[in-house]
Amino acid sequence: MKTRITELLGIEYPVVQGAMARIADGGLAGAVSEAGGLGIIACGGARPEWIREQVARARALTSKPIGINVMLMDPRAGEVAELVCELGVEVVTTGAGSPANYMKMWKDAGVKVVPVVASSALAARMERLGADAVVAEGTEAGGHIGELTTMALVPSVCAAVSIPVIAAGGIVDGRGMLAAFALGAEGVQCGTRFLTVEECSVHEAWKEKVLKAKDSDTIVTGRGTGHPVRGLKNKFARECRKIEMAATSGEELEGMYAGSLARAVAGDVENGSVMAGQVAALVTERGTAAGVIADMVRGAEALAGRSLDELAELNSRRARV
Ligand code: TUI
Repeated sequence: MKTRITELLGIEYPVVQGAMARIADGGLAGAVSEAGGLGIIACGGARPEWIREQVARARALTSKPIGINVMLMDPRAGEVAELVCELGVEVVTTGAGSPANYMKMWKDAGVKVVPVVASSALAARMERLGADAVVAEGTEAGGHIGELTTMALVPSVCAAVSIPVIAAGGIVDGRGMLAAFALGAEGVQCGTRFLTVEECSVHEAWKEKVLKAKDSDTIVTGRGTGHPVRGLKNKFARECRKIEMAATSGEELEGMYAGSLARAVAGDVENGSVMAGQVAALVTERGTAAGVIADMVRGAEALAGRSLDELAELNSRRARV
């Protein structure tokens, strides 16, 4: 394929693997990049030594471009931002804030900068500061989320900027990819779909929970702290919601979330924060990174170019192409 995203990032297919904190390592990122997408190492909560190791691991799996994600709420974000330049990764994405303070450093180092945004205002600000593209992430996504749905956000971001837009949140297959392109996107980013692939090292219990999830099985916790997080329903999430209802201050709640991702990563999927997007319900098989990318592109291409009449006829038979 050839879109402004494939050209900008030097990849074959405009499919980016979402940076899942404490999960997306060099093994997953390397496999995604080798398959022609863009693999991203998630650095939220990670030590610099771990980041160096994972970049080396990804580099051993592929000679194609890879990315690093800087989680801006992380106290070590500044240190990670500098590592991006030192390690010579081709692309940096950011999440959960504005990367304004690091933009010049990255641009000067020749890194492609792709901030994740949840509003058209931040997208426009990022463009003014020199961002090469943005990821417009709707609230269907897993992990830290904004308010707007992908359906509302993507066209609005596309109208606000001239740089290419990568859609994220609720995209799991070729249908979603085509829908995102219809809304104005030139690429897609998927996290949840990559959780269950062979190369993803997340705990087996987490994978099983995703595979079993129904459409109503995700829940948003942390709204009271100003840092809402979407994950799969479990004992932890239910308790969070109960306490959130009664809490009088954000600080009162912060402690409840401390260590919750680490617990889930260790396999305690009842008492930890099992982040996943709403499309967990649509993830029904494991597969491989390469399989996911091929399936998405093939599925989107197979639907593209059909008339609305044809699509409606296919839909009336619940036919999948
Ligand atoms: O960053 C994400 N998703 C994440 S980060 C993460 S790590 C974590 N660990 C423990 C607890 C909580 C989180 C898990 N998931 N997605 C990108 C994203 N960014 N979504 C929404 C935003 C966003 C929201 C508001 C970006 C900017 C923003 O406003 C910034 C501003 O200054 O206007």
